[in-house]
Parts: sequence; structure tokens; C-alpha cells
Amino acid sequence: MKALITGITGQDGAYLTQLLLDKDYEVHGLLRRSSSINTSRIDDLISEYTAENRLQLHYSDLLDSSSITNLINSINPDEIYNLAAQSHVSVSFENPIYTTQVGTLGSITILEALKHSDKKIKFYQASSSEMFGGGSKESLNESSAFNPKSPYGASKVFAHDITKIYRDSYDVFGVNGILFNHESPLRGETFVTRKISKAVGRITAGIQEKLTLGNLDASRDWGYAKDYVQGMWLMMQHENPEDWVLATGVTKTVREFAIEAFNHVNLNWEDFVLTSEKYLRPNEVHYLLGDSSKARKELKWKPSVDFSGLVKIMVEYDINEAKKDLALLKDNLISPTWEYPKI
Ligand code: NAP
Ligand code: G4F
Repeated sequence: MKALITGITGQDGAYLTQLLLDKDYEVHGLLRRSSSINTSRIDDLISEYTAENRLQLHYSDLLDSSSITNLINSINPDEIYNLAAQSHVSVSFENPIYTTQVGTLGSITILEALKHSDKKIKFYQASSSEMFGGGSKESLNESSAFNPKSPYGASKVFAHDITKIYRDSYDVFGVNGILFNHESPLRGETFVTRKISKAVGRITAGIQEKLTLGNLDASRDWGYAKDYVQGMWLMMQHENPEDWVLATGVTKTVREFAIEAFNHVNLNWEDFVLTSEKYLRPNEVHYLLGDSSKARKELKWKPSVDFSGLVKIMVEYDINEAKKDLALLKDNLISPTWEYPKI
């Protein structure tokens, strides 16, 4: 089996690549050229699998439609996982046009190529719980209404809808995975969970003093990313292309995540956490809780890690990372403060 992954260098791309290689797939991934190397999440896989051509990276960008179409035609994969996105909700308010271009053009470019392909190539679209908008406290499933609150959410609604339209109009095997938040040690450092776990590690090592966050009352259904890429693959193996929600069914506030993370190292979160308006968004998704009964019943999918387990995995990883930072700091190789601009 051959798979093409857009977003292979991201959190989910890295876990999905490992999963597919373990299943003996030949994996192809889209690599964006950047001024610094952006493959850190898959470097071990590159070392292990590129020599035998089991893992092949191709320079491209979702905005370069001709390059995407050429890649699909030359690789002729069995499955395409469209994971690439400008995936930071807060940044999507600052870069709305770029976020929308990547979020919409990529999906339709791939779907157009599949419409004209002789082979029935399966397509996975990375849909998001952000599409629901989180305005009520109901548990959300595949039939719940979308009411996006950000340019990012709106672009995901387009990609979701166009996938359904190509499925219904041209018999394309297009699957939408509506995934609620999923986290891990590979999570980008500007998403709130990783920002917290990284700060806890660094505070424990004595190289950070405070952690500044935004809205502590926002509530998310947080799961473990490795479980969710397993769900993506299961959706692609299902007899019919459909839409599926993946979620844990438990929601916790940002405050509860911080409390759990600091408790893990026997510290009182209130001694370290500050809040600042600079981390607030022009519009907020207040509450997300998912109902994944369809995936549990029909795909036999279920999360293997609960909220406490997730926090533990992330905090313990970042404690070790902070120890490495501390060693570098002693050699004056890094700066003692760490705060990402604005997000
Ligand atoms: P991520 O870590 O931010 O990774 C995003 C990936 O997209 C990176 O590989 C990035 O490449 C790539 N990318 C960005 N712009 C691109 C472009 N113009 N052309 C080609 N590649 C581009 O995201 P993630 O957490 O793995 O999420 C994977 C997908 O699931 C995303 O579409 C996200 O929106 C969606 N999603 C995520 C969650 C979640 O909780 N994680 C929940 C629901 C849906 P670089 O490494 O070069 O930046
Ligand atoms: O970690 P976040 O930035 O994730 P958000 O906005 O829920 O988006 C993530 O999940 C979506 C699925 O629903 C994905 F589609 C999307 O790609 C991404 O992976 O923020 C979570 C919550 C928000 O309510 C935010 O306002 O945490 C709040 N928050 C509070 N302080 C903060 C901070 N978020 C960030 N990033 N940084 C803060 O300091």
C-alpha cells in the first residue's frame, strides 16, 4: 500500500507516518521548504526508512496546485491523508487569508485530481471540532450544526463540505475525520497543553519562573494524538466513506489542565500561572465536548489514554526536555527565558 500525507512534518503527520510504516506502507510526504530544517518530528523515521525508499519526501506546498496534482499522478497512491493546515486558531485571526487559502485550496486541488484519476484513491480530510464553534454545552456528533468562530474554523467547514460534495457527486472515496483536540509530546509548543507541560518542565528545572496564559475557562475534549491517527486509518479502511467524530467524551478547562500538570510535580499552579489579555482571541470557542459513539461502534475505535494519563505523558516528556535545556544553558547555548510571541 502507498500513502501520501500532506502535513507529514506536523504532530499527526509524524504519528501517522509511524503507524503506516509499521503496517508496511510506502509513505510519501509533502515537505515545505523552509529556511531552517522542519523535519524534527520525523527525523528518526527518515534515518530508518529513506534508504530503502519506504519513506519519501517531496518538496511542495498546498498552495502550489500543479505540484500537488503532479505528485498525485506520479506517486499514484492508494490513500491520501490531507493533514496540512495553518492549524493555529489564534494565528488564523492574524493571517486569515493565508489560513483560508491553505485550508480550502489544498482539499479541492486533491479532490479534483481524484475526480479525474482512473484509480479509486481514498481521501482523508482533517476536519475539526473547531467547526462546531462551541456555543452550547451539548455533546457534539456527526449531525451537530457547524457555527465556526474563526477563519480557521470557516476554512475547515469548506474543506469538510467540499469533501462530501465530491463524495456524493463523483463517487470519490472521501472521508471527513472530525477530530476533537488531541495532544502529545509532539504537539506544537504554542498550543495551550504543550505550553503548560513545557512550562512545568522548565519551572521544575529552574529555568522558567512564570507561565502566562489567556482564557482559563475555555473547555476542551482533549485526547492523545496517537489514538487519533489510529482512528484516521480505521476510517479509511471502512467499507463506505463517511464522516466520523473522534473524541474522549470528557471535557476539562484550561485551568483544570494547568492544575493537573502542576499537581503532577507537587507544585501549586497559582504560584506560577499569570493571565494576560494578549492571549485572548477576537472570538472564542468556549466549550467542546465530543460524542464519538459512531466511531466506537462502527470502527471499534476507543481512546486508550484518559485526561490524567495525557497530562502525565506530556509533563514527564517535558521534564526530560527541560533537563537537556538546563545542560545546554550551563554551556550558555540557550536563553533562560522562553515565551513565544503573542500566541
Ligand atoms: P500541525 O502540527 O500544526 O501540523 C500542520 C502541518 O501542516 C505541518 O506539517 C505543516 O508543515 C503543514 N503545512 C502548513 N501549511 C502548509 C502548506 N501551505 N503546504 C503544505 N504543508 C503545510 O497540526 P496537527 O496538530 O498535526 O493537525 C493535523 C491536521 O489536523 C491539521 O489540518 C489540523 O488543522 C487538523 N486538526 C488538528 C487537531 C488537533 O487537536 N491537533 C484537531 C482537529 C483537526 P510545516 O512543518 O512546514 O509547518
Ligand atoms: O491549544 P489551543 O490553541 O487549541 P484550539 O484553539 O482548541 O485549536 C486546536 O484544536 C482544534 C480542534 O478543536 C484544532 F482544529 C486546531 O487546529 C488546534 O489543534 O487553545 C485551546 C484553548 C482556547 O480556548 C484558547 O483560548 O486554550 C485557550 N488558551 C488559554 N491560554 C490558550 C492560551 N491557547 C493558546 N494557544 N495559548 C495560550 O496561552
